[in-house]
Parts: sequence; structure tokens; C-alpha cells
Amino acid sequence: METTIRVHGMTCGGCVASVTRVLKAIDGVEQVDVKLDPGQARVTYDATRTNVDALARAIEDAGYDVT
Ligand SMILES: [Cu+2]
Repeated sequence: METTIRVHGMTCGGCVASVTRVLKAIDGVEQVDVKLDPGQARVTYDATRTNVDALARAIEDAGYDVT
């Protein structure tokens, strides 16, 4: 599965690295591409091991807002 999540609150490359790191740490995430402007995370994942809610929660736990 592939999804693109809108991420608000990233302001620099450090934010991009943080979001990338927390997403890659999730079991079942295969590929992560985070962009700053516009803020978004494109994630390829194994739908039998994780889901969009878990991805969004990880981003929020890292301190960013998701819509
Ligand atoms: Cu930053």
C-alpha cells in the first residue's frame, strides 16, 4: 500500500529527518519519502503489519500535525 499524509509544522531539514526516522521505525514500513514544501510524507507499507492510523500517530507523537 502507498499513502501520502499531509504533515504540518515541519520547518527545516531536521524536521524532515525526524519524521522520516519515526516512520521508518514502524514495523511494516517499507519506503518513506518526506517533503518539506508542501509538508507531506509518502509512505509505502505492508498493510498486514501497519496502517495509516499508526503512521499518523507516529508523526503526531514526534510533534507534528497531520490532516
Ligand atoms: Cu525543523
